Amino acid sequence: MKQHLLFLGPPGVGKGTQASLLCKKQNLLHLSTGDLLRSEVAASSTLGLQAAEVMNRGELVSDSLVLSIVEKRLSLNKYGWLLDGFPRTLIQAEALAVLLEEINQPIDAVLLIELNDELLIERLIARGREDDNETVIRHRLKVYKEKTSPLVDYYNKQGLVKTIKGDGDIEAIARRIQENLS
Ligand code: B4P
Repeated sequence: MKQHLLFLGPPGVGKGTQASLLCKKQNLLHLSTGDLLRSEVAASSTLGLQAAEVMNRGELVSDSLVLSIVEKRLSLNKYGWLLDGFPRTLIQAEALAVLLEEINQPIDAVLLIELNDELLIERLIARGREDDNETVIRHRLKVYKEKTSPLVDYYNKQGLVKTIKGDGDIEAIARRIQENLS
């Protein structure tokens, strides 16, 4: 079974939902930069206060801030992991490659979950988080296309990408993911 995984895909495609299920099943460390940032916001830490304003505009939090959060956790990990929502820029991906080389834990597979924009918007509006209103969601989709989607090519060149259809119910998508991992 693959132990070092990365989930890629637009906002609202279900990365967090599927990552939680898979991590429970395979006993992997679930590292969601979105969740980690939201817990900093909830704790009103200095980092959280900086991040909240950026997240609520639908922008990406700075690479250096996100990298400092991830580095700490990954280097402590001894078992498998699943990165959810990270990396989101080429700079983050390149920094991750250096870190993984240092700890000798290469990525086994990148799971790219895809869904059309209208369904994404519908799901996010239904979720109703503070950054889930239509104007902000459309901006997040634009940021995804500009800054995160180039990572598909980056990881494709390394032969790591497996594409999963993100439509249908949660169980159906979980099955597709399992099929791609076995
Ligand atoms: P994230 O927390 O990563 O969230 P997301 O991309 O919006 O959602 P995800 O794809 O995980 O969807 P979910 O499972 O929740 O990012 C939030 C913000 O944090 C970013 O905009 C950015 O500002 C910041 N950030 C995070 N990481 C960063 C980084 N590395 N660098 C810089 N900034 C960063 O699913 C969405 C909804 O759909 C849920 O309500 C779910 O219940 C529902 N759903 C899931 N699967 C479904 C299905 N099959 N059918 C119907 N509904 C479904």
